[in-house]
Amino acid sequence: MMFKHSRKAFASALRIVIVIVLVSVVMLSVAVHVSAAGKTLKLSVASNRPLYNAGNMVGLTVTASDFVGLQDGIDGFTFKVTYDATAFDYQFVVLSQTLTGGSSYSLSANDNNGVLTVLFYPDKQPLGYLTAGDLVKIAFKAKDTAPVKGHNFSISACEFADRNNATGNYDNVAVSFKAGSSPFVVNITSVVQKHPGNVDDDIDGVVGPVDVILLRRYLAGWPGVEIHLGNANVTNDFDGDGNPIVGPADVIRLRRYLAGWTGVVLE
Ligand SMILES: [Ca+2]
Ligand SMILES: [Ca+2]
Repeated sequence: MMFKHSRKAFASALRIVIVIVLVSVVMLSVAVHVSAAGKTLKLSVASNRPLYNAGNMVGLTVTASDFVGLQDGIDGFTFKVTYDATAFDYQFVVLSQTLTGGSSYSLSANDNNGVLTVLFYPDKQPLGYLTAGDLVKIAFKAKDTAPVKGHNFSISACEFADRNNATGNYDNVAVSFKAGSSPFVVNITSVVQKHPGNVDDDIDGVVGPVDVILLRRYLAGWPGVEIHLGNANVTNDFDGDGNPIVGPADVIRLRRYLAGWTGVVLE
């Protein structure tokens, strides 16, 4: 009788233990799902214009969007960009947004014969983070010999991390790509592309003060200043050999254009 009774008690205790274990497993998997596995974002790549000529600067902007579970933003990332090193030279990488909650960071790019490894992390307290939006701009230069065709730039080996404020741990963020983002195609064309006013060859994607500064420095003979002469010739005039005339008239028109003078156009 005693034995029978204790067997019954043991069986019911076992049932309770099993139920507790099952509930714990379910709760744990929910917790894991929320804190790590549920964190996702999408990457997209855009160029600062649709067509380039051989010799042009090519700017690619990498943007993060569709944040899920990323209340604490992005606290670090690395990815690789694979490109055709016979057609392009890597130039530089810059951060495209201001850190939230911090200011000091490390951003580097290691270029190894057509594979560029980009690495970002905040490096001083208080550790800042990045929010949804443009992350980095990567500049390449199309070689003068770059073949006239579409060239693939592929992004891979993405590792993104979110420093979880609740746990203090870094959670992995699953990354997917927006359609057409990897591989991203940069088209080199033989049709001359002119972007009046983008003296810097459209590195920054806008006609702005940087273009005026560059043009003035070029005309003043500063060493090492490279400009796009066709884009700088906003008055669209040419010498007897068909070369663009770039001079003070272009500076004046560009400045008036940026100051919003009515009727001023860049040609
Ligand atoms: Ca510009
Ligand atoms: Ca001119």
